[in-house]
Amino acid sequence: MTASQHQHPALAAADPELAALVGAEERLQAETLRLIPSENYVSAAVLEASGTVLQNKYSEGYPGRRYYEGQQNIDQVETLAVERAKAVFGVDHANVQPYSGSPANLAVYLAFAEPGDTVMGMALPMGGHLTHGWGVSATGKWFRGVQYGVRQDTGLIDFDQVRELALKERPKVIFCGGTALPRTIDFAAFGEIARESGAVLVADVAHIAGLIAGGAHPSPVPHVDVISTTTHKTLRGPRGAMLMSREEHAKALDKAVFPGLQGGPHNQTTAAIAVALREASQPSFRDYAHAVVANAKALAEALLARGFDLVSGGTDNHLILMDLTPKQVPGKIAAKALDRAGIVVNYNTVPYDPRKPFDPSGIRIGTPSLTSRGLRTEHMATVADWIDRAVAAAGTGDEQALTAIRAEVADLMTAFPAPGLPV
Ligand code: DSN
Repeated sequence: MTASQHQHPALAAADPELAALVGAEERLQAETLRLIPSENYVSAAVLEASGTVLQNKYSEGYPGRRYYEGQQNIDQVETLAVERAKAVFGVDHANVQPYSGSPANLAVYLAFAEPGDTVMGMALPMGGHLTHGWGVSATGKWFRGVQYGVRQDTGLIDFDQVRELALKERPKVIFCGGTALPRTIDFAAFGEIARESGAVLVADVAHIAGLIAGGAHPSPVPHVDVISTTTHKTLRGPRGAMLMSREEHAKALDKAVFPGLQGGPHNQTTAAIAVALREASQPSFRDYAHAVVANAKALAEALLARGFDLVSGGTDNHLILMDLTPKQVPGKIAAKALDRAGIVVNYNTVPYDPRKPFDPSGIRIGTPSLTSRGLRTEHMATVADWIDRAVAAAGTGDEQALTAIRAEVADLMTAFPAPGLPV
């Protein structure tokens, strides 16, 4: 019997083909070093909650105000998730129903803007997100997106540009936060600009929600109107999202999520969010969040020592953005070679990238997953060494070197089993 047949006996009996794929994915996740900064390993408890019969239930509406009967348990599940979110993040209001980050952000626009209005966010190639008004996204097609970036000399957000743009364009909504930002987000500076320009300020903290919950990144709460976050990145919950705010915005956000944008909430996900938030309120999660940052800083130092060029010169959080131009290996070739070496990353544009997004100059890495497995700062030199050797092997086409690294990675991973995976 394989581990997967043990774990999922009904699935293995009913659909061996699919069960085999799940088993293969379990092995892949167990044996490889996962450095994609937006990924993580959920606990067995979160995994169990997301695979429950709660998924059989329709519950359009909110606790106590549903359009379907039979909500005796579902109302309590959602209320638990909401109350835990409020406690963990210190907010008046939480909506735990958005299906994921993009729908959560769409709901924000629906709440505060009309089609054609000007909205503002960080440009995607600078480290923003598609839904922050980028042209190919509905948010850039249905609204007039104006975009800020980082300074070319420092790699840091250009607050002079943000202020100038906001005062000139008077956006209805300003998004801060992003997907490739290695430095602390200055929510206070954004708050001042949003107040000056009369915009609703939204902090998209999807990447750093777990760091905020664990006290390893400043909270946006006193400075912003709305917090949007996914729940599956550093927060280590299921794939889902939340919107949080002061009481004054509660109604607008709730109406935008349902009935504005979505139908029935995914109750199994709501349950798993509740479990993840309970985990995030424990002292051990504070240790985890600080360890994620300590690991990223140690890894950045080790990479700098090996001649890697890091955007902004390092990191304050969980994420490192590397420009591989000096190594003369394009990001995509490096990412694919690293994958063959058992190190999973994603290729990524770097600010002012002369190359195209589908074949950019950089790779993006992060420490949330390896920290969940228990790796600590003393292991980061080894990780940097593997990356260095794999990128060099990518340049010379040395497949044997990649195979050797893959074996070394699998060896270390065996000593650090990932949460939620069959051993
Ligand atoms: N796809 C996510 C990331 O990898 O950062 C953002 O939505």
